[in-house]
Amino acid sequence: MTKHLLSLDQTTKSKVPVAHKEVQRTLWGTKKSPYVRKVLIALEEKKGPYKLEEILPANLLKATNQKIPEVFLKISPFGKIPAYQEISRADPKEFSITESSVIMDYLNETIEETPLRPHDSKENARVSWFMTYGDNVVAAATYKIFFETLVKPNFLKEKTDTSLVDTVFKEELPVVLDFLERTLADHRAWIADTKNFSLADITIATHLITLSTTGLNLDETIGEKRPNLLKYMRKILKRPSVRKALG
Ligand SMILES: N[C@@H](CCC(=O)N[C@@H](CS)C(=O)NCC(=O)O)C(=O)O
Repeated sequence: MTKHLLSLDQTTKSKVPVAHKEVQRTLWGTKKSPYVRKVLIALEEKKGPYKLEEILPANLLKATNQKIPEVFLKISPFGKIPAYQEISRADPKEFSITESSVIMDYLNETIEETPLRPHDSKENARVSWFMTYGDNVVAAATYKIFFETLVKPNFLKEKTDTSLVDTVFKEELPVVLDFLERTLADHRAWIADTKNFSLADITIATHLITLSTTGLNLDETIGEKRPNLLKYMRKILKRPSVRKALG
């Protein structure tokens, strides 16, 4: 691999990026899903042309008496979204994969534009840590609100468990928001203290954006007592990739 490519691709030095026109990328899912949003932002950052194949996860298709396309289950065996599918001219065998973080890492490795992981191993480990924290802890709180207030009444025709939502607001969410505020108070540019926007920022921001997709005002939910987190989220919401993914 040439020096030029090494400097572009920060983590996997054995992968050679493929020209965009050689690859057809399809993302299966809906923009309402936080996990699909992660991949959409990554695709927009990487400027890799792609098609969004609008679909609900299999459990919601079933709940709303809609047919589950067989092709979707081939790409996503458990019927989850996002699912990613790629056909490249160099290798006509179709490639497909699920799990938002796995897809984002794959895109980051194979599209050279805008690296979303730092070169430094320690910084990169911190990016992975915040990605895990985002999916396991931030999303544990925000997804409950999303599921209870949006998915249950609109798709499953079930009642929202308001006491669960209250508990998340009173107990779970403040702990998460306070931790993020303390982290950002350290004068860092980005959440994982990297020079550039990274997969960690995509993950953390995406799960917080979920709150606004349920009708909440994100600024008010974060609150004035968390000025660093407010500033961070406003900066992220101005990014063209994020605006496009939300649009
Ligand atoms: N860990 C997965 C989570 C994906 C996920 O749970 N997606 C939801 C939609 S937001 C889904 O497909 N739910 C259907 C199900 O759990 O069967 C990822 O990061 O991609």
